[in-house]
Amino acid sequence: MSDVYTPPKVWDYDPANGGRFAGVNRPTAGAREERELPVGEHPFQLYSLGTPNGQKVTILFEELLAAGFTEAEYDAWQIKIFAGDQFGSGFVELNPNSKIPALLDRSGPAPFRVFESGAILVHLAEKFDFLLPKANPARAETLSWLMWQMGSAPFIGGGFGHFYVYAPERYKYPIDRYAMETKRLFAVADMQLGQTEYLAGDYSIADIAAYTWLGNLYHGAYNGADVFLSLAEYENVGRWVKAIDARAGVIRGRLVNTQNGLAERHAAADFDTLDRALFDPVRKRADF
Ligand SMILES: N[C@@H](CCC(=O)N[C@@H](CS)C(=O)NCC(=O)O)C(=O)O
Repeated sequence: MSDVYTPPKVWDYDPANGGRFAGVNRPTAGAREERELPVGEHPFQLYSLGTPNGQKVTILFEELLAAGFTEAEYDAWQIKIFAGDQFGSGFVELNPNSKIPALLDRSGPAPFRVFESGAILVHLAEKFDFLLPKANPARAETLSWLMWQMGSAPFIGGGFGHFYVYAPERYKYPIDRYAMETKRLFAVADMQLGQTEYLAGDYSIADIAAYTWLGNLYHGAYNGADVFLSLAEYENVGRWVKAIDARAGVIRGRLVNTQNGLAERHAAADFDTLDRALFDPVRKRADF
């Protein structure tokens, strides 16, 4: 092994290490400043951003509303992670991990928080009995694919995306490592989708979770990762991505808490203010 960098005996935090997340992420937890969160009128208050992890929840809300669950009305507030909004005291009270998305459920007598995108998906799916089968084996299969996605996202985002796009310098080893892992995950999904229409059989919250990552990469996010990783070779994933792309709730959900779409979402009518070109299901994805 040859060292390009010789680690000191004890690691120390370097706030000026370059990188797009320099200064945003620190090796500490907790609020950095006092800041209340806004609260709207609807039963659900979502504090998020239109990244893949954020899109999971806005897609599920829009799918619920498209399916006629009017009690799933929500206010979506934008948390600007590069401006440090996730470290305000109000946000940290909802999510001690300081990452979007975070949900405040005010639909019952006592409001409570739900954090982690997978937990939010399960919470909403159970509450409305929607896109999560109640009986096994379908329920076990759905939760298995959901947890597969939750476990694999850090390799795609924190690994591949970070070292390919966000790192201050590009190095072969981490890019090779996480490109390999990302392609392996596409291969796993492709193998499954060669046997079933959706990951767990029928369309479910597992598909919503996986689609936001695999679909965004498939459509060119992370500086054209679709070309770099030869993603067109995963034909079953391509068929599945295109089927999900076309869903009305998915198209709307992907536009929430985004720079080009809706910074905030408070009513279905908010979408009427947007340029129709944004509703093109196959438009190239922005980086996140
Ligand atoms: N496991 C978490 C991950 C959430 C996450 O990584 N969120 C990112 C944006 S996609 C974030 O808030 N980053 C802000 C930061 O790192 O400070 C989930 O799925 O909810």
